[in-house]
Amino acid sequence: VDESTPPQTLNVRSIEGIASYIKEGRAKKIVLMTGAGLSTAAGIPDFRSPDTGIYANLARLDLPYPEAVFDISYFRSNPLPFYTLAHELYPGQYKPTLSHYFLRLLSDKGLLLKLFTQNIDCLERAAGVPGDKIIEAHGSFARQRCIDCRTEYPDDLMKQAIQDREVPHCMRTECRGLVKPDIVFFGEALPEEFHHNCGLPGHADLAIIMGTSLSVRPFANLPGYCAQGVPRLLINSERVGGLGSRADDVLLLGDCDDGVRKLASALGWLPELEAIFKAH
Ligand code: CNA
Repeated sequence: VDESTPPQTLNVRSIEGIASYIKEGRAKKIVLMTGAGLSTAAGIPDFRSPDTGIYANLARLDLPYPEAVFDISYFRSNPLPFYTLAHELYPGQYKPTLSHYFLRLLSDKGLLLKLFTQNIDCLERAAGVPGDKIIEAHGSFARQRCIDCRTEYPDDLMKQAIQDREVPHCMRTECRGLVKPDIVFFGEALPEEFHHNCGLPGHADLAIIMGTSLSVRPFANLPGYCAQGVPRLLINSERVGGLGSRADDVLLLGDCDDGVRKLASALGWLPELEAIFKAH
């Protein structure tokens, strides 16, 4: 479908079209899908951006291949690169971006059906999106456990280990397995709650996809579950995941915060958004 194909649902296929669709009250069950690009403005590098992405900067960790840092079998043999990176990514040192507060605003206005995030930085929660609205598809740093006997490991000891760049081991002396945060590594299953909720995009009346390369499955399949005729808005620095292929897809290519500013402005919400952002 090229850009000139007339939309089925939107009045016009543009950011203004999306804004009037929301203002007319036709979007009451919005599904959000987010990734690392949402948090780069907070100072957290993403995976795949050339030069600034984590993969481009892993040389110093001496990995056989970049993804090894998040690979469960590599972790078993050498957990140190992950703990080096965890030291940099650990939540608490970063603040939510304007885009995170926009997600919160959608939730405050009662328009959010569910937020699916691939991020492990917990910034959606920090911005005030309620926990029961968030599906952390790739887990988070909120809890940690032994990879062998699954025994949970205390938060305070974990925090200390990450600060000291040390690899924590299971508290059970008969086990002493490696401890890992509940972040989903390559080779591991996604959390149950992802599988329970992954049909929700099929019930949404609008999808907004932000800051993701949509290159990790099954997360990358989510936009495809939206019904035909349901508008899908992509706010990202590049076109990804075949978005733009349906007549009601709108692409806002560029920086997330800039895109969000444009959308909030078209909605008449910009002063409110900036006020929440500045208050934190
Ligand atoms: P990715 O593959 O690195 O893709 C990021 C996407 O965002 C790319 O398409 C970029 O072009 C785009 N992008 C980067 N910065 C901006 C910006 N400011 N404005 C607009 N677009 C931007 O990351 P994905 O999330 O798609 O990959 C999935 C992985 C990354 C998940 O498993 C995450 O756990 C993992 N990750 C998370 C974090 C975090 O929690 N903040 C950081 C790094 C990696």
